[in-house]
Amino acid sequence: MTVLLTGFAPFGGATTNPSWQAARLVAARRDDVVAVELPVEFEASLPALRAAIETHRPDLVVCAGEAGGRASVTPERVAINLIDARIPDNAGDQPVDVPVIEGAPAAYFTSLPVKAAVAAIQAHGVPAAVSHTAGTYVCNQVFYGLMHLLATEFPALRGGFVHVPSAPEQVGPGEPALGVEQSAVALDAVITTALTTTADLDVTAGTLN
Ligand code: PCA
Repeated sequence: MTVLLTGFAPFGGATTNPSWQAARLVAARRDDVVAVELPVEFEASLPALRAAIETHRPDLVVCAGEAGGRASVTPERVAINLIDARIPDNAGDQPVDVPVIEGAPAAYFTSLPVKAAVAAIQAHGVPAAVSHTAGTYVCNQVFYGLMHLLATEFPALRGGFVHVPSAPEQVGPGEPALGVEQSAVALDAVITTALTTTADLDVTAGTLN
């Protein structure tokens, strides 16, 4: 089995991105994981993801990104066909209200067992929750583009997206954060769960807001 685990470059003025730092840690510890850093650029991110899939021919793809303001590791359940960028990307582009892929479905669900993944992360003592929105920026674009690739070109491949919190050194006092080591433990648990679980847990992760 080969697992492609992606993280993102720093963005929005930051000098590090915990998603890439954590992805590198996981790849250093597991010989079935290849880590690739994706650019935070609307034009370049999906070509880079496709190139990584074509180069490494993985059986599983887990893309990770940083979600500032979240305190838990959040496996994402649904990718939407919408870009609405609140800030420019690293190339200066700021698309507003355009589809990720013209004419493609409104949304795709992950093919990762997100509830089982959350339980596995929590079993390592790391906070986790299922998320129902990956936002409308480059992370959602990559998640949507990944699921579209799987639906249209790589039907045997499974994949999905996981957001990790900012690292403590990136945030002010009292703001939510999680150490990179804990994010790495979480990503490792998501991969192990996805490789060993095909049916998700029959428990609720629903939200009322
Ligand atoms: N987080 C951003 C893009 C790159 C990243 O790590 C997002 O959530 O869209």
